[in-house]
Amino acid sequence: MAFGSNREALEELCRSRGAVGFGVCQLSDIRTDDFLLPERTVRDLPLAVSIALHLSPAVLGTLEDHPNQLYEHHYRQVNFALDRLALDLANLIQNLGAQALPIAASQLVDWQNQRGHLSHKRVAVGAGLGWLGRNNLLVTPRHGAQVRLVTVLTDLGLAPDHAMENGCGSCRACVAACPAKAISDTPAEFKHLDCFTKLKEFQSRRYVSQYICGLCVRACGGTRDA
Ligand code: B12
Repeated sequence: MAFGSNREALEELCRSRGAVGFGVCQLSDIRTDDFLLPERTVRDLPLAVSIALHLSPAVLGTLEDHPNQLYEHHYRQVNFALDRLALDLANLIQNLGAQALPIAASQLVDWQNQRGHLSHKRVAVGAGLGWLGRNNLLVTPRHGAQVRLVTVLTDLGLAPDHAMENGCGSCRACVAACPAKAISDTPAEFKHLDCFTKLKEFQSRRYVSQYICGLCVRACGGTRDA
């Protein structure tokens, strides 16, 4: 099958399941040395398909100054939908005669350092879905940071996409919204520890049972047409 028709088949499945973002990242174009995956896996599966599902702006709209149970349930359901989609996409790729490795939407493999197998954000940037915003999240032109991500590694013949320029412009909505004051002018200045401490506080107050917040996500709904 040609590159174009492979992509069409994959993208059609993802769009039919509600994906608002789909792209292909060539792993050699991004930093992979801190991915918690065997070296041979990254070598043998040189492409990553990045998929985004839209969060519900209505659910996010119920957040005031802390996370709530509506958001927690929605967060879990979107993760579940992403994992199912990644599994079905992997099956489709296998039926096309190639290898596919779905990476969990939200799974920790290093609890101490709070790390997943790989950074879905970094893959999504390389796949041209958006850019890394001030809020340290993947920001898309159309839906802002109100997307969650999943990745499928593969050796299927696909043409890679290109990264997009940062489009935050002068917007600083997330800076004002962050309850931990963890957001500054650039994502490199993002204060991970302050964010994490606030998330732990929210959990210990029993607003939610997971380390989530959502306020920087609510503040970033997208400003441009795709
Ligand atoms: C553990 C974790 C956390 C930890 C943070 C730990 C950490 N070190 O990052 C805690 C609990 C604090 C957390 C908080 C949140 N998280 Co979280 N988290 C994860 C998880 C499971 C693993 C992250 C990881 O391994 N990080 C390790 C570092 C190395 O990678 P990274 O932070 O993703 O990316 C860094 C580098 O890759 C680099 N980078 C990224 N892109 C690029 C591009 C270029 C060109 C370069 C050079 C570098 C570069 O800069 C990034 C920032 O330091 C991911 C899922 C996943 N597997 O990606 C979700 C994930 C990152 N979280 C997500 C979200 C939404 C949140 C929260 C909003 C909570 C919530 N759901 O309400 C907050 C937001 C905090 C914020 N503003 O950054 C989403 C982000 C979606 C998006 N639109 O970007 C993810 C991708 C889950 C998903 N499936 O969608 N999270």
